[in-house]
Amino acid sequence: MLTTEDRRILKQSWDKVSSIQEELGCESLTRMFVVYPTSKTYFPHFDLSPGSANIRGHGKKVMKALEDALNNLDHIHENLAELSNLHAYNLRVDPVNFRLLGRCIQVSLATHLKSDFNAQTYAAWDKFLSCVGDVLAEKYR
Ligand code: HNI
Repeated sequence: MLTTEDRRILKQSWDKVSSIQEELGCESLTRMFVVYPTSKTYFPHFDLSPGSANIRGHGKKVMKALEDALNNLDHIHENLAELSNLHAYNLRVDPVNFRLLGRCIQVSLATHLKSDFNAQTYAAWDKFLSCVGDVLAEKYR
């Protein structure tokens, strides 16, 4: 459950990186493919070399979806419903991967926010990204 303070921290930290969200998405996906190579199996049609145009374009879509979710925290299930269907029924992504990408997004945030990515910021993003992962995985049950 995101507290009022978590929400404030999420908004404040997102405001600092929203202008570089495409870069953040690209870095996070590139990191996921390097650190967790099994995640590559879902993207056989992509050029997966670090920073490729495919990764950059996809990173932009993922971060835009996260921005929309951040702006609709009270309606996150409705907001992510279509993506939840897509990932469960069409793409059949093993839900464990949502946690892995979440971790990579946190590392990217930390590298950009530096000392602003403190324990409270980490905790707020951890809650938010876990929540997004849970919603994306809920159709599997
Ligand atoms: Ni995901 C497509 C959002 C995690 C594999 N994904 C999308 C799209 C968005 C998106 C947005 C584009 C939908 C469209 O075009 O209509 N994905 C998200 C979000 C997360 C996430 C917000 C979690 C934070 N996706 C993952 C993970 C994997 C994944 C962890 C697999 C490891 N996603 C895919 C694949 C596609 C995809 C595969 C289709 C890509 C394509 O363009 O063919």
